Amino acid sequence: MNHKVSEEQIGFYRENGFVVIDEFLDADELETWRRYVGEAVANRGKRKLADGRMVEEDNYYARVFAQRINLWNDHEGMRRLMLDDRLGKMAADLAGVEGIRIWHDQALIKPPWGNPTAWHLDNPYWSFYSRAAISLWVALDDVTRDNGCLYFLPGSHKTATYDNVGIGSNIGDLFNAYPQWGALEAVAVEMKAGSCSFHNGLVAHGAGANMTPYHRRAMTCGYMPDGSTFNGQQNILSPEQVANYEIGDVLEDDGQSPLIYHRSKDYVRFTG
Ligand SMILES: O=C(O)CCC(=O)C(=O)O
Ligand SMILES: [Fe+2]
Repeated sequence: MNHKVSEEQIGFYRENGFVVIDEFLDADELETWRRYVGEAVANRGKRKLADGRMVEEDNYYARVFAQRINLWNDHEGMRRLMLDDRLGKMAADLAGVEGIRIWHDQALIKPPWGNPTAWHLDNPYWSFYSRAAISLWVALDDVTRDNGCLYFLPGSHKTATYDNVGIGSNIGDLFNAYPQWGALEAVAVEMKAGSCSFHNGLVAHGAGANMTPYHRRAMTCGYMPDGSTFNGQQNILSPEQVANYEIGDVLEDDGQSPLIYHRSKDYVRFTG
């Protein structure tokens, strides 16, 4: 695993709100990620969450991508992959934070002839607000403009607020909320399978339609800086969890949001 981020990559990320890490996984690792994601997704059936909440319906959104969340919850292999502290250190270095927790992982599998992913921001959906929130997106297939690669609006994380839109059928709805972004040019990020990108939780991004007869598989994870606090939104939390939190409470339940990396701990294995 190509898990060290350079000063140059950190600088690019801070400026643009995204960065690509080429050849993040080697061929063997890619095979493992594909196999575990395949098993974990098959095991879920239509359930998006392990506990059976959020069941996929046959609608427009289901044809943007099949979305299966927190595969680390119910597949041992996915747990090992997602709780890897090397991923946490990459995210912490890019985001410039002390510690990183998993907010939620998700497989996003755009089906053949799948709908585009409308422009949106990630962090405003989540149960904490942080300008340092960050997402990882790992290509499990080669991704191109033909099959639904990601597009970013460089620098938009700097002026984003927590206003957002849903991933609906109007790909450009986000520009109603942020008319000042309407004249920016998007950057398409084509990648080989095994490469990955990281993006800031407030950078505008979307993905094109899948104009091929093949699946476009991605494994992703949204990360929460350690110390983030509850903002009142449910997102993936259970009703019981929401009922037990007050706005402003620190989200530090390791069963829900495991701390996968913290600078204060000893990470000799990966820094030596
Ligand atoms: O894979 C996609 O189509 C969208 C991915 C995305 O929005 C994300 O990873 O935050
Ligand atoms: Fe997103």
